[in-house]
Amino acid sequence: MIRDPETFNILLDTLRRFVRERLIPAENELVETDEIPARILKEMREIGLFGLTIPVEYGGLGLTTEEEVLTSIEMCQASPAFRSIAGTNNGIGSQGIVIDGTPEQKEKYLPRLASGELIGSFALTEPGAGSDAGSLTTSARRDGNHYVINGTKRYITNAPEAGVFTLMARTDPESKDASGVSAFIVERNTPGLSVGKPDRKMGQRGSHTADVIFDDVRVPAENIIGGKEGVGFKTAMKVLDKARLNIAAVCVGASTRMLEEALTYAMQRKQFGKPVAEFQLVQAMLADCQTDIFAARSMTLEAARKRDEGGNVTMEAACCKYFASEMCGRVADRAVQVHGGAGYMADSPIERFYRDVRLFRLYEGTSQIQQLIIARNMIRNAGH
Ligand code: COS
Repeated sequence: MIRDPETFNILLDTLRRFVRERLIPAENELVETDEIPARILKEMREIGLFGLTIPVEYGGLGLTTEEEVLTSIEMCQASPAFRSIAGTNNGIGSQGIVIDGTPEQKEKYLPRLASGELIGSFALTEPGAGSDAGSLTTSARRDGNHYVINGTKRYITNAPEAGVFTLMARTDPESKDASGVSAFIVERNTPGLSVGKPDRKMGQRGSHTADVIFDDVRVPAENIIGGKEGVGFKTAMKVLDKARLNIAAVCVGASTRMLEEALTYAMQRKQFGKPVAEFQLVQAMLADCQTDIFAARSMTLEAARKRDEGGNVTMEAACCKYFASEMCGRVADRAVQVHGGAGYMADSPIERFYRDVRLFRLYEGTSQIQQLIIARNMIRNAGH
């Protein structure tokens, strides 16, 4: 749903210019320093990029899902790390509070997340609980007006920068599955909470992940999201439904950029006396990319509209994340192929994107987990 096309187009135009004039020229600096330049962060805050999806009453822009995915398609035409720093505030780092938080929790945290003053992060994965997120073992033991948290979270995006975590921990020690999990808001400066060294990764320089370690961390009982024990896994899954749609849009954005790079290169690079874009075997690769991107974009927008209408999109979000991340991998591979040897060189944006986008088939649920969610929903729906 696009509420006011005229105003929304102004935002998209601003973003398009920001990407072309500010982000793409800063990509090499991002890679060399492994940091988003401070001037870019400041501009991102000023444009409102940290609060795109946070409701207007809490200082955000309150974008609908369709509007959000359209902004992600624009933003991700620059290196994915630029989106990633604000991505948790708009997605997994705030949405637990937006979707299931109490009015007091929203009041306390959302305005600072919307302004970008606070970076939000989502702590679900553990050393022993990745795809099987419901088996997590981080414990939260009630002690008077507090919970005492112990455990380790792994590969947590934006943990080094985070000021607040949405943490999933087990409040029912008798349980082994999702039913005993609760979601908490944990502030970074709480005694006993520490963040490990940033992980060394295949790509995505400038976007950081790390372990988060909880050692007898005392969290006020009022910080349990929604004020209720035992529903934290469901909160996490609702957050991921929305996040997966957004990752599909991220994939469309990155693929659009890679195809643009491949097309530009193919039209300039001459072999056998003419631009390689004139050879049908190269044209086939370009056409396959265009078709793939069109399909992923169309399905993502349709699923986003369904979510805006109040529909359940668990299955559609999984379809979009699955298809779009796999298609992004195909586009990355073909874009390198179109570039030939030049695409293998470290100073080529394509070499960098090729590594950056590999993550999309893994995080926020692997392709295999998306397949499992799609099939489970098909079977459940057929049973009714
Ligand atoms: N929305 C709301 N509730 C949901 C839900 C959703 N999308 N998905 C599941 N639930 C509910 C189920 O209805 C069930 O509740 P009941 O017991 O009341 O029926 C509960 O949550 C447990 O669901 P389920 O039995 O399907 O859980 P599983 O342990 O089988 O796990 C998968 C399901 C595999 C889908 C889940 O663990 C998953 O998404 N894993 C990947 C995790 C991931 O994406 N990690 C990435 C890192 S986080 S960025």
